[in-house]
Amino acid sequence: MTPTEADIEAVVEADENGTRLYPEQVVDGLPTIYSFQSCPFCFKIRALLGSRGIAYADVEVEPMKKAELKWGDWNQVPVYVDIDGNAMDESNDILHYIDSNNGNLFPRAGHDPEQDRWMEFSNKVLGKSIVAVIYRTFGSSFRALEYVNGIENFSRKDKLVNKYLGGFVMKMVGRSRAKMFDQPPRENLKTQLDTMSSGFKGDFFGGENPNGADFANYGILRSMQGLEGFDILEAHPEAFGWYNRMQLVSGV
Ligand SMILES: N[C@@H](CCC(=O)N[C@@H](CS)C(=O)NCC(=O)O)C(=O)O
Repeated sequence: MTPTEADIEAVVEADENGTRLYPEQVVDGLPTIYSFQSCPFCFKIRALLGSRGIAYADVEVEPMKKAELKWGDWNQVPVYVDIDGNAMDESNDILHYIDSNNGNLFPRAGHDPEQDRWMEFSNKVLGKSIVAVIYRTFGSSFRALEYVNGIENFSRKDKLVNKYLGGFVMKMVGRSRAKMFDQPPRENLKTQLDTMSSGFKGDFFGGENPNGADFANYGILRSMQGLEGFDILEAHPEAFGWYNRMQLVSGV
């Protein structure tokens, strides 16, 4: 395939943040997230934008074909595009990018080892722990994929394929995630919530105000709301207290 002028320009414009220029992917002149409605990593970004009162566009990507992402070479969501068209992936990097351009309220990566550690925990431990719970059985897996039925621009076929084939695949992913931990999925999630809570410094990881670790871990847990295993969070006084504070701060 011959690259178009726009492709070449995007690569040339790639800058040290890891962003590439795709101005045509900005929707309605707003910062734009390319996401799955249920994606834990995408909730991190919505929570930060919400806490800063930043309006944004949210483009729903169809999980199987991902046609809405074909303009770049990203294969995962979230992809974030700012109003100037700077586009990037990786949720924790996106949190830093947004914060550095909107208030600069939390330490940058490499400047606060505790924040770095808990941001990494959100992806490497908490994200995998919730997947093991949400997709523990076929029933819970299909229920988690049920959201596709509410997305207007997905075809009937896409809805069926995503719910049942996607649900089947995610059940397998859940099983492989479960093998990473010593305890069964529900017990493990409780243990990880204990571990996470040990990082709070008062109301938040960031002390009086949330930092990157708060948005990173909140996003992961927010994606469970209404799904299998949310009761484990509700039954955890420290983690659920913090979760409710984050929900108030972010409005998400
Ligand atoms: N490390 C990435 C992980 C992103 C990720 O795993 N996204 C999932 C959705 S929750 C995805 O796009 N999966 C589609 C695929 O891998 O084909 C981040 O933190 O943003």
